[in-house]
Amino acid sequence: MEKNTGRTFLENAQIPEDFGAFMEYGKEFEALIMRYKCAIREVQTKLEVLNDELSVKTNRNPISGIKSRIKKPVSILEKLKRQNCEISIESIYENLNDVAGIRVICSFIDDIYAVANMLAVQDDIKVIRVKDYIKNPKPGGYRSYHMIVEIPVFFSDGKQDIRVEVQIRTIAMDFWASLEHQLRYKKDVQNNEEIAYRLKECADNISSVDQEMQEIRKIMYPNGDVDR
Ligand code: 0O2
Repeated sequence: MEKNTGRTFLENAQIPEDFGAFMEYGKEFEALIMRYKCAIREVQTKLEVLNDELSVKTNRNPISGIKSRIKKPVSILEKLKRQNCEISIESIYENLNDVAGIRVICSFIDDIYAVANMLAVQDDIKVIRVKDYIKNPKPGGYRSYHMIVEIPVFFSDGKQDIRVEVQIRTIAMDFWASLEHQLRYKKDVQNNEEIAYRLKECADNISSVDQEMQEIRKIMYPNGDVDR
């Protein structure tokens, strides 16, 4: 039997039934995912280095946690179809910005902008796009700072620029987004409007707490973080 190439398999794939078997056929897809995983490692190392350095300088960690994920094959296919993009390995690389994702959890709102800036100024990082859902929250209440960055990764056949989506948010923003994401899985819900209203209220309350914590910190450290 002739073995499917990644391209043929992708073109014929049905959402979501065929995707379980995708990895078995798509050696090309596996190679692409490996490249995204390497890019995640590169960006994550940069963030860890910054956090280590700042913890020595200031005696505290602006980053309280880092998580990463590779977008699920079925979500990759759905997104390509939604954006009317060609279904191919090349198209994933050309058109999708969020196959590789890193989530950075910070202690305070100020830390988010400090970390984003420290990453953006590194000369091997190219910032492709920023969406500031903290200054401009989504209508449902979602808050987070999103950056699409491109980083060169060196492989045996040369250098490749790979895009990574970095989402930076406070512990409180992450708490809301994680629970809201879980709740969104239940589709057949009664009182949808009321639920949306109450979730938005929770997001706004959480945002007030974030701002208050930031203010308290300013009172305690009027000159910002100081060397001790
Ligand atoms: P998953 O599971 O994280 O993959 P783009 O392709 O970047 O041009 P997109 O996808 O609209 O456009 O990008 P955006 O708005 O910058 O970020 C989308 C991602 O942000 C989502 O990824 C979520 O991780 C997160 N997000 C956005 N809005 C919400 C929200 O209202 N609630 C929660 N909990 N998360 C949100 P995916 O692809 O949906 O999922």
